[in-house]
Amino acid sequence: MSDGTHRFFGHVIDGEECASADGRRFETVDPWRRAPWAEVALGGAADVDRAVAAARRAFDEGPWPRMGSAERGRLLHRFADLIEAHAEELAQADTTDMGKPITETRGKDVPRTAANFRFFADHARLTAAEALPSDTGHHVYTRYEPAGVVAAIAPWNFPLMMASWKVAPALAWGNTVVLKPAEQSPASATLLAKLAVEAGIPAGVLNVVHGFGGDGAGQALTEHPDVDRITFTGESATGRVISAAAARNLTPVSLELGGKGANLVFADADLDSAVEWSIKAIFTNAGQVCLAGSRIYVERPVYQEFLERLSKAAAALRLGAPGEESTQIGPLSSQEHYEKVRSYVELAESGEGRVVTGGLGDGWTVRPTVVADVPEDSRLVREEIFGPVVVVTPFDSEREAVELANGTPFGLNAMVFTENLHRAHRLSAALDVGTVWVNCFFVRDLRAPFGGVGDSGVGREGGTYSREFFTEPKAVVMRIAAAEAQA
Ligand code: TXE
Repeated sequence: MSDGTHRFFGHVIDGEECASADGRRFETVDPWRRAPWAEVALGGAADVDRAVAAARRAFDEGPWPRMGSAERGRLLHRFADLIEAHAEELAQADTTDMGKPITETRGKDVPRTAANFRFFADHARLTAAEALPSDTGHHVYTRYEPAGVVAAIAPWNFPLMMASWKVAPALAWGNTVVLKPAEQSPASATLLAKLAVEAGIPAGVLNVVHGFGGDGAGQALTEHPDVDRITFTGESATGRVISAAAARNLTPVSLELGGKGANLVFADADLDSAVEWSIKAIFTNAGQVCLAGSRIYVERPVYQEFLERLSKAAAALRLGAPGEESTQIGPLSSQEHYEKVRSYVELAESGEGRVVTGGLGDGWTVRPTVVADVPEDSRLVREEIFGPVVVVTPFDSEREAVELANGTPFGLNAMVFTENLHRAHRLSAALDVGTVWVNCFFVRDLRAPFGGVGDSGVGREGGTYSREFFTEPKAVVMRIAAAEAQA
């Protein structure tokens, strides 16, 4: 749009919001109105170079890595205060950019963003070093030195929250950051970086470069030789590309990739609770969640009843304008993504399964869709749809349930609904995933490891796992001379 009526979101480099070196821009589209709502600086290699140079300077010469975790923590808490004070603007930005219901952005994403900064600020201060007592005449302790310049590549499904999940630990441990938000949801990153400056975080510590992935700012950033860590969340295929780029520079990389979460419901489960959580697990954020419980396996005696109750609850969800407080499901995040999800709905409708409820909606919406009678080798079961589409399948034994759950290349998370304590523990051990939720979903403890196995990722973040990734752990070994030797 060049009529000048749209808002502009620039890069934030060295503490200043700015245009691209070559002046190029792109439009960001509101997927509910299916129309552009703002213009964004379109970054390329020159902008990435500028941002990495600013982050490098702030790291090599600036106060941030040297000021100590208490002072950094104070500034990060002030940053969190400002995020809370600007909650409405941030929530509106994400809701407009990617169509997520305002109750989600306002009620969860923005508070969780502030909480991430508070948690990692405190955690870094409290876990800054360890003493390793020794009886060999040596005193051994650890130091966690900041790694340097961190490249953070964020996805569009939780734009602000996922950015903070990367930026908060990186900053808390004294690094400087260049954040590349997803091109579908760039606005909140600019707002975030400007709030960092307002909070008193020194210029160059948190930079934002907008643009596309392959052949764009994303690629330039992940290939940059002056980057010391890469943290990425997105598609598994992109993870492979980024991993190869990182390998060329020997840059450590943390990858949070896709998922195909299995949700196991046993006949002894509290069915009311299992239905309620299963609905949240697949339809929150229109299913655009890496952790989505997109495969539900139900023990045969309760299969029919569960399927009926789940389908009824799915059909009752309110689909509509993301800005309305009553809306529970908004549109898919972009036309391109809608086309992807549509292809899976059409596959189900073409006879690959039985659509119990749901189907395509108006515009770029997909109604909450429940599909039964799908063969296990179907793409509906094996591939990440990333939309409000769930496949429900019966099973006959605990062993079969585990085999089904472990039967895809992904391994991010699984859910188990059972009242049998022994089974819950057995399954928690047997499931090949990074997180198992028993009788719940989405409950996060920021101290816990978060990440996946197989195609779901490499590495873990959260608590001390983030510390290991965003620092260079160092061992200091000091000899303690015996008194006689000193005399
Ligand atoms: O992801 P991409 P897309 C899955 C989900 C979705 C699919 C495609 O199944 O349907 O991925 O989504 C940047 N070098 N998830 O295309 O391409 C890109 O600009 C450097 C799962 O949006 O992986 C954006 O900032 N960067 C998921 C980010 O990577 C590159 C969240 C994610 O984009 C790049 C999102 C490159 N070569 C999608 N190519 C999850 N795990 O939660 C792209 N990017």
